[in-house]
Amino acid sequence: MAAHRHQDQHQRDEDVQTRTDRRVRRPPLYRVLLHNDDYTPMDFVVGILKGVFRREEADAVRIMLNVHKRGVGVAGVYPHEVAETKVAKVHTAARAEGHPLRCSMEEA
Ligand code: TYC
Repeated sequence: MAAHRHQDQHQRDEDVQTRTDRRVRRPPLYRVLLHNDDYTPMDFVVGILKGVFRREEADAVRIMLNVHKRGVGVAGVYPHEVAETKVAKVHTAARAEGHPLRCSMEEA
């Protein structure tokens, strides 16, 4: 009886969903990476960063040069399906122009 009243008066932990829980729930994010190579023109990579990743010119140049120097760099961070679409767009555009540019994704 005392135990039953206890259950009525207090929700069990798994039934409690705070406002904070709802507000902070977000999809898992993925970094979309551009990889350096010796053949893809710098202007083409800048065009990809502007056209596919919606980067401003100065930002696109900075990211491209970073990839050129370090070998890999982050073009953007997106939910899974958006990231997959960006990767496919990069490869389709690059192959259409005969460039070997590679793009990949990893969980952020
Ligand atoms: N390394 C290339 C060049 O010298 C430029 C380049 C930058 C290629 C970034 C790919 O993801 C890349 N033409």
